[in-house]
Amino acid sequence: MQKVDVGKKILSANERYALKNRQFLAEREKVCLNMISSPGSGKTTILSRTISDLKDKIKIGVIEGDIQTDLDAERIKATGAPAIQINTAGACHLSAAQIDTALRNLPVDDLDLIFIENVGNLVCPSAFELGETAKIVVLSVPEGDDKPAKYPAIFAKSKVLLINKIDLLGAGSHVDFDVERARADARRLNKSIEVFPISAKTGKGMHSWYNWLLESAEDILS
Ligand SMILES: Nc1nc2c(ncn2[C@@H]2O[C@H](COP(=O)(O)OP(=O)(O)OP(=O)(O)O)[C@@H](O)[C@H]2O)c(=O)[nH]1
Ligand SMILES: [Mg+2]
Repeated sequence: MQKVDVGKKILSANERYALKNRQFLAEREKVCLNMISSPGSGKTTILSRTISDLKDKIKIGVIEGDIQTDLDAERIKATGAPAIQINTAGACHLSAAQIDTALRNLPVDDLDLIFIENVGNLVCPSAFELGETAKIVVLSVPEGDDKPAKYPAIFAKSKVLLINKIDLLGAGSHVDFDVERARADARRLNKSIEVFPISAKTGKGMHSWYNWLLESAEDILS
């Protein structure tokens, strides 16, 4: 049998939707950041504080992904920002088709920036493009400083690493996280990754993250 190489990549259904989302966002000049981490690293806490602290400077909307409940969307709505909850009913990541639906239900034209809070999981979400402008990975200090080395894919693909819960570090702490080790391992995988140690609880370090958001969001688009 003769094989014919058509020389054309056949896109998966997810890739087709990701392309559609990317075009939708680019046409409207909107930045969309896909936040990925293990469960409980502090994603919703970071987003709530970021929205509240930047409310006079930038309009933010959020797409929340969880296996069950609308708890996180309710926390975001409590800040006054629009939020859409997606329940994946067991799936360990969001899909681009789900983001397509959510984008049509958010007041996108009134927003500057859209965050996607992916399902809490450091592995699966990194393999599914959603059409986002960039990925942001969050690692909290109780998880351990070896995570960039052990789970490299998401650290290799992200523009920013937020090292959260640094309020738990210091003299007498029960948490032995070496920020410099995590930073060095992440940079080995991704030399341009921006690393911001923060506490979403106390606000420590958040100003550097806000500066990056405000200054770089526009650059990402260009
Ligand atoms: N000490 C401390 N606790 C924090 C910080 N940020 C978040 N937390 C706590 O960590 C727990 C989890 O925070 P969430 O914001 O719900 O984490 P999440 O990543 O959104 O969790 P999932 O959506 O379930 O994956 C909560 O009890 C927060 O109060 C921080 O900077 N320091
Ligand atoms: Mg959350």
